[in-house]
Amino acid sequence: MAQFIQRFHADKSAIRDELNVGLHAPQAMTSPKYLYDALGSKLFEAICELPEYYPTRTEAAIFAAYADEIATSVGTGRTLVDIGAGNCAKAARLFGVLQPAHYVPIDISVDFLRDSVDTLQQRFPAMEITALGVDFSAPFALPDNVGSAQRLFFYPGSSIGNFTPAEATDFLARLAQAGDNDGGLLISVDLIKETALLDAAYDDALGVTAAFNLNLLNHLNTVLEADFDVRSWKHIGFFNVEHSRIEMHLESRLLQTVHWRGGKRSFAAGERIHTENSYKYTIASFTALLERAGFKPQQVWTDPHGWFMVCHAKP
Ligand code: AVJ
Repeated sequence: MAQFIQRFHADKSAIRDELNVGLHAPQAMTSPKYLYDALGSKLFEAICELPEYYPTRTEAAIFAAYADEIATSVGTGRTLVDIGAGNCAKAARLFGVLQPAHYVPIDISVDFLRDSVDTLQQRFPAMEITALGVDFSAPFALPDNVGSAQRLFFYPGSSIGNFTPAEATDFLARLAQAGDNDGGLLISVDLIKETALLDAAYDDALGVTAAFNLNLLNHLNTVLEADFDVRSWKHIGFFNVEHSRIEMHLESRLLQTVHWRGGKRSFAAGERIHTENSYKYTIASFTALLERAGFKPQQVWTDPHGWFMVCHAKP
């Protein structure tokens, strides 16, 4: 039976403190993890279906084309630790070739993860599943029933792009410390490409990404008891070539004052809240980052356009 462990979730005051610091900063900002309340997780699933959002389908094509090679490289029967598992669909599609002995999905969106795991356990009744509802961007310990031998960290979707390169190096160094040579890390990274393709992927015609970004304000209205008027804000998403990252912002449409538990602030027309960075790499720049983190890249798989990479690395 699936075991569900939820930690750090109850600490509402730490969440409020972190949000307060960001919202009061000269350049207002919020961590991208706050995009994932229950509705945000569903809107992200919808983003993954958009014609402009190439990462999900490109990654799926790479996993499908190279499933056997990937399984040979990472090995079978591993403890599969799925970082930011969401709906668990990516891992589930690899269960057939990877035959994990134990599946450990981790996600900050606790209720969404619980629903995903319930469904998954029905599909795979014999699979040992230990689900963790935690914020993996802060250091966390795995529970005692998650063995350290044959541990394979699975970090798909290019979510590593949410960290700055320096933060990504520190984060991956922690995984290298906790990893195992019989397993290691299977990670996906989005690659630098034509700006127009990147811009469209983060500012789609249907406005789903806009809804995903704006829904952050609904989430803040709940967790911070804030009075953001969603209609007074505009989604901005574009590729910043100099920093090699997608930036998402929410831009105030007018001069307004917003109140929340712990503060208030006036936003001028055009003033922005920076809500997400999504860094893009080259194969060379990312394998160099892995090496700085203490990983030895074993194999890299990419698509015919060279838009996206999947890498197996060992500590
Ligand atoms: C989940 C962080 C990989 O950066 O592409 C998608 C999030 N934001 N559209 C990404 C996201 C806007 C996504 N990651």
